[in-house]
Amino acid sequence: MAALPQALTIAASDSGGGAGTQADIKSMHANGVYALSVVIALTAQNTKTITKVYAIPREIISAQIDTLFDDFTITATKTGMLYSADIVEIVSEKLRAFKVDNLVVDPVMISSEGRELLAPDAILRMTQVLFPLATLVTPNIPEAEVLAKMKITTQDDVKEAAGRIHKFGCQNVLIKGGHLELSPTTDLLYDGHSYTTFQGEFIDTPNTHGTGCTYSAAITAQLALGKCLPDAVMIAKCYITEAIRHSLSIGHGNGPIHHFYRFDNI
Ligand code: PXL
Repeated sequence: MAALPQALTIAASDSGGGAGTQADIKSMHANGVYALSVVIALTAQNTKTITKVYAIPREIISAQIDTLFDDFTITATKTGMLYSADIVEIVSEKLRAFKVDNLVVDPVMISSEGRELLAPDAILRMTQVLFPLATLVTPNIPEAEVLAKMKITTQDDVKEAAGRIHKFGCQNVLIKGGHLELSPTTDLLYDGHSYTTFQGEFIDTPNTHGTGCTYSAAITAQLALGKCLPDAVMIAKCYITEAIRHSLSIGHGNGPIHHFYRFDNI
């Protein structure tokens, strides 16, 4: 009788398969856990663009969460694109009621193509009701700038922003350096007391669709496996680096990274 630890992603479907729910499921399984998924919206999407977003009705979102927690032993959860203040509310209410442990909040705001994935009024609600439940919040630089209400250009700015975001009540903040010209491969973890930096390797490719989703899902999977947070981040960063190194030139825009590069026998 085999069993796997179970992790949950609460996010939106990417019909193009590279980001969102699809990326999370692949990333979690590639990191050795069984992935459960609550879909909060559908995006009509390819590697070039998002043409339509459809929000799932709140009673269906609630039913998905209730039904999963009624059966599975969920040892880590991540949230991705949550789209509206209403969805932020219902998801936070449920996660609080089920006393989730190991919650990773990826505060997804805009797609790499510039599409709004979180309504402006939902950002404030997210900081108020979801961040206080979070073990970890994982903004990229543009998201950290919005959350911390400041421009970020240097590593000192990154530290200042992490401190400001930590004040919303989350336990830890990981600011991903990807958009920072000076140090795109350095991520900074802040636990309220000390800073830990994670250095990666720069890989020059346009095929990075879904990188943020995949990274936070990998961290969630490692937490579900019982790793401490710094180890979970380190392992997830190695995984994402390899997935980018093996990224796929498919579609006509920014292609996806390769979640299952380990099984690639080419
Ligand atoms: O990468 C952020 C993201 C998250 N979730 C969905 C997305 C995207 C970016 O395009 O489409 C569904």
